[in-house]
Amino acid sequence: MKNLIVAEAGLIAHGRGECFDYILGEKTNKAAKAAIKAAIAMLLLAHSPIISVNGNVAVLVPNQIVQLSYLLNAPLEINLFYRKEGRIDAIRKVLEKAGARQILGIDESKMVEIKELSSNRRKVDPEGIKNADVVLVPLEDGDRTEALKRIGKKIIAIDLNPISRTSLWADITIIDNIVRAIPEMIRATKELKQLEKKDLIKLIEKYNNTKNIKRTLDLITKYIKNQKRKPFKKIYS
Ligand code: PTJ
Repeated sequence: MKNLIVAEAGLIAHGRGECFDYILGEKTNKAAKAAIKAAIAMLLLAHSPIISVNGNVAVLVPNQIVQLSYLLNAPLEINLFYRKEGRIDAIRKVLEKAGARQILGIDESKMVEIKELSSNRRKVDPEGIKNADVVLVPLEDGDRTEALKRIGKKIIAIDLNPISRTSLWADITIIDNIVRAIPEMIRATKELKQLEKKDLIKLIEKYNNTKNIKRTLDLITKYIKNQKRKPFKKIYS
């Protein structure tokens, strides 16, 4: 945060995430793995996929997000909610250090606006989010997913809160901690890259996001009920 990579509010967002991670058992569950497979299939089939990067993403998974971007041939675009002076440059440096060669969203003079959106996130790169058919939005605030859906984009979210607005609006919601989700997405990309187009389509067709979110909520309840510690036993006896 002191180096401007993460916004002050990013620390609060991180705490919100940790709370959900705790009740998810701090591991990638079956529902998250199913969402990851469908998400990678969608990204591999996309014409112009893009990965949106904010401060929290840059600080938590810099190397992995760059690797995923290469594997999927999906560029990285820095897109910030809090556009404090110096932040874009700080994040650009982190990504470049991690090996990124082409980063979108850094040339202010080129940016265009998404009029359906009022926050700073409305400023997008014409060659990136503006033109994309599939957008990966990790750790997102609510407004943008809704706006991007309205202008016809497919949205893949990574969000530990299963009932956030982003989670509910996204086409595919990966309910997992980004520090586990991105490495799992890298593994899945290597595996699914071997599949034919028709098999990737099947993977997306059989995936149902609403059911998957419900499955996650059930897993949370099951996880909490299975706690062996005494105070928990008292609650469920
Ligand atoms: O860097 P900026 O300026 O673009 O700002 C980024 C933040 C994250 C501050 C901004 O987008 C924000 O305020 O987001 P929200 O509304 O707090 O939403 C972030 C969501 O990510 C919440 O639902 C959190 O539960 C979730 N989250 C937090 N940490 C993680 C996470 N999801 C996955 N992995 C995490 N480590």
